[in-house]
Amino acid sequence: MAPTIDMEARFLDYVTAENKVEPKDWMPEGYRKTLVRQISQHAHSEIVGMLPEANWITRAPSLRSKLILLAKVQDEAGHGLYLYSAAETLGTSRDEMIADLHSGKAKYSSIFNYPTLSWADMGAIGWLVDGAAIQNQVMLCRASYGPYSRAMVRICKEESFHQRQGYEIMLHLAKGTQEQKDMAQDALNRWWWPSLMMFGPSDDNSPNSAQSMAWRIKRKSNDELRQEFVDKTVPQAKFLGLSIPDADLRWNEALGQHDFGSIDWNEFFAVVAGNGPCNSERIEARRKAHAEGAWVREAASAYAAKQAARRSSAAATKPQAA
Ligand code: FAQ
Repeated sequence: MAPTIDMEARFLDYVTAENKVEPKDWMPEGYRKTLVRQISQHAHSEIVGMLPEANWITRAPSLRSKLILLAKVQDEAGHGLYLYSAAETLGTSRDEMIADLHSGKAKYSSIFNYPTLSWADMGAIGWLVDGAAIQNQVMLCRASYGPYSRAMVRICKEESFHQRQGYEIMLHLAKGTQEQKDMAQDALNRWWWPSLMMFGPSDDNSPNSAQSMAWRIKRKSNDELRQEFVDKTVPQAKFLGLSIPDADLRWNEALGQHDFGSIDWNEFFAVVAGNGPCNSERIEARRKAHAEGAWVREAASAYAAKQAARRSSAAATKPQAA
């Protein structure tokens, strides 16, 4: 049935009244497409996001930190899987989404295209990257699409543990020897600006925001969230005794918020276009992992087919009730 203007208007009223949309409900095609785009990009970000930290599992400085990092990276895999499942309820298969990631067609967060050069980067990622992720994702727990919003509730709880594990590493280093403090400062210097870029382009250059907000997918704009993140993170840096690498950062008494310097949008768009420091390495690692996992998928499919055949032959030989 072709949608009518009336159906679109009723849908808008429905989501404006804070009702949840479920997979079998009627929805505008644009709403479906927007969700598949955002949720699959989010899923890819979680999966690609495992790579920079996985790089340090074998080099964690203690058994305790290794266990925690391992658990965190596994959590990110779980987030990717909930999100692929949520996107699949909209009628796009996981195979299609993964093929789009591997071909370079689908985006994933710019932040995961930067290298992890020292153990302090594990602290900076947890503190800043997971911190930025939570800032953006708490609002998504109230997204109008039911499966996405429910997945986000669990993801946010886990991200909050990740943020604390990162801050704990930073605290340990910042209160340690001069060399450790220098490592922590260097990690903050390298991760600060890319973390601010995670929130996406500024509001006057964010083509998807207005419609996503009207559909109650996004609740706050990219700039609003970025500002909240800066205001929350500056006192945390102060507590660590580290300086944020921004000469223009200062408290604005009149506005009750921090002013901060301009973001290098040329860098952001170059990274999103595939030209960041690690883009090709990340996609290559994902393609390789997918190819090496082919036998697992084949074995699981063969097992499922065998089980189904057993069940149907058992049903065929079962004596019929008189
Ligand atoms: N990187 O019109 P807008 C994590 C694209 S998860 C790359 O403002 P929108 C957990 C955007 O897609 C991090 N591309 O778009 C973790 C659009 O392109 P398109 C991921 C970006 O969708 C932690 C174009 O620019 N989080 O970190 C980026 O309204 C540690 C125009 O932008 C999510 O995905 C970017 N940073 O707002 C894992 C949260 N920003 O698609 C491991 C869900 C924008 O039209 C370790 N997503 N673009 O071709 C969202 O909330 C939104 O999609 C935004 C972007 C806010 C990311």
